[in-house]
Amino acid sequence: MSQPMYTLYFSPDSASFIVRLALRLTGASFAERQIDRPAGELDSPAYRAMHPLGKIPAIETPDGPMFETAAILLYLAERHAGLAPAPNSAQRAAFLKWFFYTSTNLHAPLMQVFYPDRVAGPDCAAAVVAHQGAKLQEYFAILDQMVARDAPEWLSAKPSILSIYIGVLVRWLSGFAQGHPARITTADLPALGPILAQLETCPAALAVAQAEGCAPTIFTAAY
Ligand SMILES: N[C@@H](CCC(=O)N[C@@H](CS)C(=O)NCC(=O)O)C(=O)O
Repeated sequence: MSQPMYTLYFSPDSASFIVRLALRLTGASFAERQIDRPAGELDSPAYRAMHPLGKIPAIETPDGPMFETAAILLYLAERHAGLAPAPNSAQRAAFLKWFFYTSTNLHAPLMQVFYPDRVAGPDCAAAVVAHQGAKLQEYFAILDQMVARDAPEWLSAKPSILSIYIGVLVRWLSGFAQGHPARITTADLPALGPILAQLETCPAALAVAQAEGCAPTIFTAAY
């Protein structure tokens, strides 16, 4: 059998979920290796050689190992057409700015809400959750308003590396209980919600739901 083009190092329902979706959408061959987190594999020398911070995901590519979700997504979109506007497309500028908006203004504060102790110690955890939760509400609303206004093709029911990225972030935030400052569901996003509802029915999303062992409504009714 021929060698797979990529190997994804994953842990269930972590950021590797996003890369897994992207890999499925490329149609390329890839292998998957579950990281043994309880055994401390994230800190093993072999894993740290791939990812210096010992985070998930990491991926082996024909050009060497890669880490950082956004970088991996862009790399895959450059190698496999159709997942983002091409570099010479008139849509590229708008796509790039909202892609990096998502990575820096949505994904990064989301991680702080999930690991608030790491920002300023355990005494400040509740304040971090409240503050960053409010920011997430505001920044998701800004994104949703852009989609309502501009209806970009790269953020529509046609899957792109940006729509799946946003979908998984909403998935995680929807898992917080009612009243949590960072709870956001597809129902809170009038423009993006219906797009994500459509997106979760595509074959790649259904295949990943099955592989992850979760309900097929990966964005609209995640948990
Ligand atoms: N900026 C990184 C964040 C990666 C990240 O924080 N991944 C989480 C899983 S979703 C992780 O590895 N957590 C384990 C830990 O921080 O100990 C990326 O986008 O890849």
